Amino acid sequence: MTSILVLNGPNLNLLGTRQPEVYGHTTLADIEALCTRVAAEIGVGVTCMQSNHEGALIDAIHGARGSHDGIVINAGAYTHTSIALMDAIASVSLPAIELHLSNVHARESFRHTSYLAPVVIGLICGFGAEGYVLALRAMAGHLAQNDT
Ligand code: CA2
Repeated sequence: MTSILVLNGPNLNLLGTRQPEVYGHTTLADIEALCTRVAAEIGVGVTCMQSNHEGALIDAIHGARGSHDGIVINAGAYTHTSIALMDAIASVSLPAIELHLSNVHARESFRHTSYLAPVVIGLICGFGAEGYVLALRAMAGHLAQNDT
């Protein structure tokens, strides 16, 4: 069965508890339950993981090789800073989708830069928790199209 890794980065464990005006009221647990439900509906497997540590995210990306077919990643602020995460995604040769809850392009200029953008197949931002549903569907469609 096709398997997708959903990775969430720093501070996203706080979702639903602070700054609801920016990130909404949905918690990370809600998002992970949503991903599990949607994955079952579309017939793919999903594994969700969150870490506040850059190295742990890199290890998870490396570990995806051989156990997952695609990666959906909300790297949080590491999106705008981490060449190491970019290199990790590029090195595993798995399709990845960059995701943000907020529309990063309508926010501070430092959020307009993404180190991940050049190494992902596409980006989704600004749709809140629904973005994870869109990303899972997009990844499942991409993998089905590229199935050999
Ligand atoms: O919009 C997104 O999903 C972001 O990846 C969220 C990151 C931010 O640095 C990116 O520019 C855009 C921040 C995640 C922080 O999450 C919090 C959740 C609740 C309370 C405080 C922070």
